[in-house]
Amino acid sequence: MKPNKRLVISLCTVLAIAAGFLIFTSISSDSKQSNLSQSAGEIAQQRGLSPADVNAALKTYVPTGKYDDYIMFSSGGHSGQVLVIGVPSMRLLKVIAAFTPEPWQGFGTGSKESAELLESANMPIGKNRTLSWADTHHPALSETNGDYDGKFLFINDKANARIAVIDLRDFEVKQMIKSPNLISDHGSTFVTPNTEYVIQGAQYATPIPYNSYAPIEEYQEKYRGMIGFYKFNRKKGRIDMARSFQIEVPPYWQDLCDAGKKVSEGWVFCGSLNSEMATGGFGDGKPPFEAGVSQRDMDYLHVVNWKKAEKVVAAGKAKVISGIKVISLQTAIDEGLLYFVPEPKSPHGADVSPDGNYIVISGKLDTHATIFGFDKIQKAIASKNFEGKDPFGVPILDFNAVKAAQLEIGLGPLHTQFDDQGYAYTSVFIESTVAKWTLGGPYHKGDKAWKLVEKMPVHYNIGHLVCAEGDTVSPDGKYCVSLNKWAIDRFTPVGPLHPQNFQLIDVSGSKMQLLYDMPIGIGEPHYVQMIKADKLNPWLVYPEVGYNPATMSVDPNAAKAGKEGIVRNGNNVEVNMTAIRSHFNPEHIKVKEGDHVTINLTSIERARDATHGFAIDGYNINLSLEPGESSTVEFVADKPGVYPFYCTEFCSALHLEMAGYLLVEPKK
Ligand code: K7E
Ligand code: CUA
Repeated sequence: MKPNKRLVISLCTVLAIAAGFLIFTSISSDSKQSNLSQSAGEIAQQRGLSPADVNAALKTYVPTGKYDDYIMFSSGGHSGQVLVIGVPSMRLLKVIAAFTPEPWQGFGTGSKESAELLESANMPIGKNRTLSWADTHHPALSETNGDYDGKFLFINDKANARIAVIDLRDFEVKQMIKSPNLISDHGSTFVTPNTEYVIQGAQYATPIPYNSYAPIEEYQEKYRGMIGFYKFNRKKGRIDMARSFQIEVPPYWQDLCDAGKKVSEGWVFCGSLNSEMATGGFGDGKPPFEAGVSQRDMDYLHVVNWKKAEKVVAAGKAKVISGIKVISLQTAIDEGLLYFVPEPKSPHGADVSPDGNYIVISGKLDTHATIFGFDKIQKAIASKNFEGKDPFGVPILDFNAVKAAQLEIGLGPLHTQFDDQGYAYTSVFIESTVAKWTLGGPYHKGDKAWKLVEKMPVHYNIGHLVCAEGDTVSPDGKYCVSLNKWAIDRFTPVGPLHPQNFQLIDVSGSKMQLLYDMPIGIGEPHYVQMIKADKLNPWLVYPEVGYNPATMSVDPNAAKAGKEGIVRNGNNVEVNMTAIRSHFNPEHIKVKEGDHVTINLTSIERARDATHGFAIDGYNINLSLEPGESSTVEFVADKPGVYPFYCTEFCSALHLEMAGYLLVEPKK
């Protein structure tokens, strides 16, 4: 081979490689840079993020497949439901149907079980009056020794004084009660440290019992407030009304309550806000409520010895009104189980410190947090250090004798939570800030005690705030969330009804840091509790096929595989139907106009997340059948015609074929 030929070949090779390289580089500079090769700095620059933004983003990001550290249970406000939100990702995980129909979960949309639940707590005023909404305010997780135990959740309906019990094994409502004697509530729900009782403070006083009438001129004589103690039977997972009781209190508007813990276990503290007993009447020449209710400088913190009240009830000293034992106001005074502590101007929150010794009160029209010492309260009671009695004869403890501290924190303080370092965090509504301050006593000594240390602006009009396990005996610190009423300019506009704004705050450092804004577009949440995620241990499927969530056991009437079919008994038609990917069995339900139809439906699935729905078109029915679940539908086939039924969850490739027909033959 001639040397120059070889040279030509190798030259050609070099040229070819060089050309290839040029082509390759020109292709790669034409197309976009790989997403993964972008540095954090480049991304931040492209998106206009500051270093602080990037820092916050990294603290909230939870990658796919990874879980959140904390779970928040938030009141759903007007939606009547409960929101379940992960922290720090602030991802909405679930909406739990509580008081209002929720079609996806098949709650109030045709299942016999949910209809019975809703009916059980319906307000018996007027026939056929079905409550169709609720105003949920305060969720309360069940506690053991003052700590969240992750087993149950309670939630109130302020609008109708109802309480719902949610079992955290399947995140479903198991019981709803309409509290006797009350139309509305507000100081609800709160639990005692071992969930012996679910506490409920009335708000707007009304004549007792609740469907009775008295003219507004007889407000002082006939209208009353109530503090309810609903006995929780943990084994059954139900409130036991037979062992529950209420305490009659003056017609001041009882507001939020908190149970004493540790040293103050056995006591309950409820704020109130109308010691003036103003009755409104704006337009009739009377002062409007907002002025009438705020005339006096002090209202009364209700200090209740519930352990003593329990004994008074056991001794038969309560009388039954509307089916519940009620301790009369006079008995409460005579037995020494009710005292008042003056609390400043338009009080709202009442929050007990983790050690149980301090009760923090904030006045909406005050600039202070006022802190009472439980030890001082006990001393004042023992030595009868009263500054007087209210018009009903309830002893009023001497303010200065029970006050542990008072510190100026800003205009419009509302609610307080705690961390693991001896700090308290108070929401300051009018200023739109979170105020961080030090507790005294065992937490901070000398001039470090009772000091405002920092204020952080939030956006805007903060109501409650929540910190991780921040109302228990052992708060976690780490995160707080500011629950803001107004969002104003924080989100892309969506019309004149703006979402609420949950702002996640990192409280682990020396300064509070705002991390994330989460819009809530489903109602106005009030209170939220935040629990360590690993305390929850929910089921992933129902434990056995045929499980009835209403009884939390296998239903003897559940339809069984191999036993499907239709049985007629006179006008009653009973259908036993199973559901599994991708068919219902049977697929034809043939009935006659006017028949009473019962469908027992069981999902015989065992695979996680293989949920089926069951809707009958034109009959306003939709159920959710989670793996193993059994449910029942009952209706009168009063509309003749042909009505398809189908599965409302896209459960499989043949989901659209998971269907059948209800054939209602007209009367001759
Ligand atoms: Cu302050 Cu109902 Cu707890 Cu609203 S309540 S904020
Ligand atoms: Cu079952 Cu779709």
